[in-house]
Amino acid sequence: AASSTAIYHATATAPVNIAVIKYWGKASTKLNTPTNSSLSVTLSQEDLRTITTASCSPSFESDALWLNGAVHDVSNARSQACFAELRALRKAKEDRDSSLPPLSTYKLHLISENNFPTAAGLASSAAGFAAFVRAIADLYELDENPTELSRIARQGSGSACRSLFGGFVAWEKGSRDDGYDSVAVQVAPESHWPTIRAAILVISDAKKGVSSTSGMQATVATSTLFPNRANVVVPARMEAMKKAIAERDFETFADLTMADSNSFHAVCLDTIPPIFYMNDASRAAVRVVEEINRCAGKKVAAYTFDAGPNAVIYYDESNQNIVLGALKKGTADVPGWSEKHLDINASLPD
Ligand code: 2P0
Repeated sequence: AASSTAIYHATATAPVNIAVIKYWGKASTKLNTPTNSSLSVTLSQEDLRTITTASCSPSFESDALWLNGAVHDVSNARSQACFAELRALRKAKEDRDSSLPPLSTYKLHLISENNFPTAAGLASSAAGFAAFVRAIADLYELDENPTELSRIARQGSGSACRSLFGGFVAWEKGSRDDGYDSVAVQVAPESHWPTIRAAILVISDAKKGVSSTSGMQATVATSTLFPNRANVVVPARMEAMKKAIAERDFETFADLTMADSNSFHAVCLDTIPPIFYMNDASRAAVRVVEEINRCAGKKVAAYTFDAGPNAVIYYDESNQNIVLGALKKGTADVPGWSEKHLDINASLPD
């Protein structure tokens, strides 16, 4: 038996991902499966990431999580689902090899730090649950691949399943009743299109008003535009986006990215009561990008907005000077806009 003072630990990081085809709507709230597939680009961990240390010990009395120094509740169903699935995989491993210490029976402590604002529409739950699952999987020395781990991370937060991979990542909604095939797969590694970059315009780092979880459930329940988006528009866009990525076709990538962001915010507006994530500064960013593309005579920049006002602008490295120069100039006198522009993606992890 292990000494009661033995502590086992592992540390992992996970990156933020920003969807270009958005997840919005749950098919099952219990399984956390989506109404439509989604596709994202994983950002560089140099700027945006969660780092999590998982430890376990026979001396720990309860499971616990500290996020940026504050205690967070882990009694919620999502965290419990992740703990249970990871422990079951570890237990199976221990059953196969009796020389392994019985980590599956010990309580877990997780210490997690973000290097960016939490819950400000900067996909913090995505990196958070991805790092949570990755750190425990490493602690338990699990052999499961990222797609298998994505099935677990999905139950923590839907968008988290896409942060188990670098590059271009699809979350396939799946067709099984048990959610088993609702997992993330890599569409292309970062090396396939390494010149894609993103800039984030931090309009506000305040916590968002309507959480994604409650917002998307209200949209599914009340929006009459929503079924067409989920069942008709997005399935076609998923195929077109995969083709644009395969062909490194930035103009098509940009058209699809901007159209899908607008479609997502349209079904938010069509929700009763309406949900507003974009604000005047966000709309000013849209106009600046439209103007950049008009002046260039082609699509060189693509905006996208998540469940908050901040803009993510994708562009190709070859157009960096045009795009960042114009963004700086065009947004200089936008009220409510923070001075700091956070450039990201010197490199995307594979
Ligand atoms: C996305 N978002 O695809 C979309 C676009 C926000 C807008 O995934 O309830 O925090 O935890 O599964 O993943 C935000 O929703 O929702 C999100 P839960 P999540 O990135």
